[in-house]
Amino acid sequence: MKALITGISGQDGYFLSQLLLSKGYEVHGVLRRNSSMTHGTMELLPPDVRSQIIIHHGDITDENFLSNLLQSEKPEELYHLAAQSFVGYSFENSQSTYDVNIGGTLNVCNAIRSSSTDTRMYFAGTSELFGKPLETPQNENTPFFPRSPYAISKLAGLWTVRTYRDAYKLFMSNGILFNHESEVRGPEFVTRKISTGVARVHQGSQQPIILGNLSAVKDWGYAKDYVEGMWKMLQYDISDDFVMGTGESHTVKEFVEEAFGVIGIRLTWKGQGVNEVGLSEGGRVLVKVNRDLYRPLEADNFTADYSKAREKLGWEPKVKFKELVRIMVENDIKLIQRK
Ligand code: NAP
Ligand code: F7E
Repeated sequence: MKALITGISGQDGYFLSQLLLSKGYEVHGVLRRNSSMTHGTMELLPPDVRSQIIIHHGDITDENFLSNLLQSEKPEELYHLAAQSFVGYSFENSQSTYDVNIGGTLNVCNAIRSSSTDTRMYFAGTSELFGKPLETPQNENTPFFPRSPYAISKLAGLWTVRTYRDAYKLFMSNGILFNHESEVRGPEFVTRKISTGVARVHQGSQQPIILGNLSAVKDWGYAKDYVEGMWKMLQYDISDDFVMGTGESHTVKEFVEEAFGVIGIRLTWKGQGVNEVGLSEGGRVLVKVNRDLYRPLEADNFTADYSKAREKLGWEPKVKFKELVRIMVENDIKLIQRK
């Protein structure tokens, strides 16, 4: 079996490429060039794993590149993960977010339609589609209410996939995945920012962690579990849309408290809103808030109802909140100790 992954140098590409190789797949990945020739999370893969991945250099906004690639490789499965995935950035850079997330997805769909109609495709949809949720928990029938340029771009991607699936009878499935994190999560996402900040405090840093909205509520799971779900979607009898999450939600503040708990610090809070601070038992300021890190609009109160994925795919998240936080903090402590 041959699989192509766009976004192989991101968090999910790291776990998905290892999963597929362990199942005996021939794994191909799309990697865009940058001036420093760095390869993102691919650099964190063990060398014997990395050397098995066949790389195609290109950008998903390049229609010709994708159509030639699909024409020559005709993979049985295509996992379309590449995206501008940072919600905060999308408010400042909506045009490039739309170009990559809408234009790139359209290019992938068109390349499959014109050159590789037997390819089964996974599209990386998101809980951000629910934005301001009209019901809790959220499932596949919950109305969408996007609240950021990122979410709007993913809504267009999801509907492109649905339309191509119906119009051209292609096997294209949408994952509607809630936040999933890991040891290789990008450093600007809040969970990794917290886990590295806490690890630094553990190793003697005096720097407080500076955060934005502490009240945002997310359903956080472990990325390794979610790539298993992507694979299961493409093994299913028919193409469809599936919500995946843990069904457990927490505030950013709870994530911070749990993370400090891993290193034996019990936080207390003082003040409100942008003046709120997190203090150690000895009164040292460990967490501060900066208004600049708030978003113009916040997507809120996410909790997944993943019963369809459980019933139809047999998918279940194995790692829940507390263990996720522990994995991330302990890993960041090890990384600092190795330096
Ligand atoms: P990520 O770490 O940000 O990875 C994104 C990947 O896309 C990177 O490999 C990036 O390459 C690549 N990329 C971006 N623009 C590209 C372009 N124009 N051409 C080619 N490649 C490009 O994201 P992730 O967390 O792995 O998430 C994977 C997908 O799932 C994304 O589509 C994301 O929007 C979606 N999603 C994520 C979550 C989550 O919680 N992680 C939840 C729901 C949905 P560079 O290394 O060159 O930047
Ligand atoms: O923010 C709040 C922030 O940037 C989480 C992407 O993978 O998941 C991810 O998007 C929450 C937000 O992830 C800071 O306001 C507070 O409410 O880690 P994040 P995200 O926006 O949820 C979804 C499902 C995706 O699809 C995306 O691709 O945390 N927050 N203080 C902060 N966020 C950041 N980044 N930095 C802060 O200092």
